[in-house]
Amino acid sequence: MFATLSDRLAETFKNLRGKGRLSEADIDATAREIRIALLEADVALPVVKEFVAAVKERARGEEVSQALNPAQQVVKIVNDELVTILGGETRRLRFAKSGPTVIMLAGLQGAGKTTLAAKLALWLKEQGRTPMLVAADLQRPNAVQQLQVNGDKVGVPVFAPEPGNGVGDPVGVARASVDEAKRRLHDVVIIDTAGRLGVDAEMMSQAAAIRDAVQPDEVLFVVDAMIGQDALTTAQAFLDGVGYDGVVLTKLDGDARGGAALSIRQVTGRPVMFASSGEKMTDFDLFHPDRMASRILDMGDMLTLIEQAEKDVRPGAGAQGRAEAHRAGRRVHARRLPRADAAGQEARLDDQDPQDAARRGADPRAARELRRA
Ligand SMILES: Nc1nc2c(ncn2[C@@H]2O[C@H](COP(=O)(O)OP(=O)(O)OP(=O)(O)O)[C@@H](O)[C@H]2O)c(=O)[nH]1
Ligand SMILES: [Mg+2]
Repeated sequence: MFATLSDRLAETFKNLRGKGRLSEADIDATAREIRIALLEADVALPVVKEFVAAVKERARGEEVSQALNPAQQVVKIVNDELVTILGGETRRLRFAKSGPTVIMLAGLQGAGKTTLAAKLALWLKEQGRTPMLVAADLQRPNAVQQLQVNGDKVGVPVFAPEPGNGVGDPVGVARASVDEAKRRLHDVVIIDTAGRLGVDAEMMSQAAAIRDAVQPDEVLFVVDAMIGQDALTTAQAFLDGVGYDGVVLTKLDGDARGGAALSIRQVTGRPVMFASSGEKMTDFDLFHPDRMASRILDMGDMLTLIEQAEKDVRPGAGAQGRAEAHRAGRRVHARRLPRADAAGQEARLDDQDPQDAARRGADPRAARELRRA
């Protein structure tokens, strides 16, 4: 995911290389390219507009650091704005103050809820929690069994008092699960609910009834990041019909363009809390906006250098800051040298400044950018 967007943005930054300062025309051209890149990545139009306006405003403003050349400044601004649209800070789970924490999952059919229930249970277990899974999808054929199989895989018990396949009351199961968890001393309850192919009223009211019955500490909307802009329509429908506290993006390992992942925070106002990126139970983690942004930009080393260069000139940083920046540059260099060598990169060994280190040793792409900038 995001490969095309990464390439497009890299192309945009390349066009800024060698510029002494950014003219109004440069800023306009850059903004236009970023706009196209985001639209091609299937990012929602209002999000694109806001993003581009922010980049333009900041590129024109005086806030940009003197330590950075124009290409670096734009990379930094785009990175910051990506972090912003992805939600800024990582949003962590809220646990109940007393009694079991109740987490309810909702989403369309095939979004990845049942898989995610087990992944989340494993993740919580690894943090010392004692989760219990709840089979409240009594609609889909074999949904109960699927959850049991997944629960077995991660060694987490499944509360499944009803056979499912159309038999049993999901609201009753959800309600009973909280008492069961108290009795068996589970501190987290994860409720898997039924999905439907499309949004429908019956599905929404069932999910809302489960929510009302158990008053979850967190309702998580699970959405397949592969479905593109449709995800946003669904996200809005669930917001209206059930309401939720956070979003889980699944199938981030897919090769879709990733626009939904980039838009959903702004469109719904709800944070992305977790990301799921594969079929294995361990393909799951907290969602970190900053890490996702640097994955999209695919310029980790360059961002490190930018950060260090900024530190270097910040008033009061002084000699110590400069020394630190220098060391950081060397670290990047040392870490990347073998790969750079393999790629036939030049490797002169005179350490002058971090940028120079990057020119020689960093990630070939970042190094290339810097050399041209
Ligand atoms: N590649 C990939 N596949 C996933 C991921 N998460 C789930 N899947 C697969 O997507 C399919 C649907 O996942 P489920 O967990 O059954 O989805 P669901 O939301 O419970 O579906 P319903 O119960 O029908 O509503 C399964 O084949 C999963 O293995 C992921 O992060 N990456
Ligand atoms: Mg399911």
